[in-house]
Amino acid sequence: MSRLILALDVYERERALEIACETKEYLWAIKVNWPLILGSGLEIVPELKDETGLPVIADLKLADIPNTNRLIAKKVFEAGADYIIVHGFVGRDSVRAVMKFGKTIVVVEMSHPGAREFIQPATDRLIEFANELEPFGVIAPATRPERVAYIRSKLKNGIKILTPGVGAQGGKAREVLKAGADYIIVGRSIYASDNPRESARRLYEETLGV
Ligand code: OMP
Repeated sequence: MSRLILALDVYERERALEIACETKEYLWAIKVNWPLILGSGLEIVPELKDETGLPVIADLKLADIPNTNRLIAKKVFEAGADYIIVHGFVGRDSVRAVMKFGKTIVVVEMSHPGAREFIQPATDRLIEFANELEPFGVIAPATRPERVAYIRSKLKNGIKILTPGVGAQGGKAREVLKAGADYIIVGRSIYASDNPRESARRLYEETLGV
């Protein structure tokens, strides 16, 4: 089974569907974020599912009060999303409000340099929080495989680790999988390459047997 998630951060519906269909045989899932939802509407979620047959992860990184998180999560799952990404730092009540609607992925550490300022100091508490709530998975940085290994060592078995930051942000697919990631999330190295299908195929093959 593939361990590759495509981060489909383009605006246009046609382009998104084209890239998704070209690459689908090498993917485990497709992640949609604000750029695509703002550019093409939430209807892109069922369209992607119909065209590819793959699960869709809605990466909205929800970070609001429980009621607003609930209102957003309801719409997103009704549209057909299979997973949703939320921030954990807003607290148990806000995350629980989302988990009632479907499979949830909680950010415990981010991949960019600025994540060291506020998120990394809170990672231990976010891991404890994930162990208590048992979401489907957590987000951890492919740019810091040593942190992925640390998070894996503290996280309950069964909670998946999804790692963005491979390629454009400098992370290496095999390295982060060896460190304990279950899935890699890749955007620009696939969708902005000259040949998205070939780029996805290469990443897929690179991750086989790790
Ligand atoms: P590329 O850097 O183009 O491969 O895209 C990475 C994708 O993962 C984008 O959709 C980001 O919004 C997302 N992401 C991160 O890059 N870093 C994080 O810490 C968390 C995410 C995420 O939650 O997916």
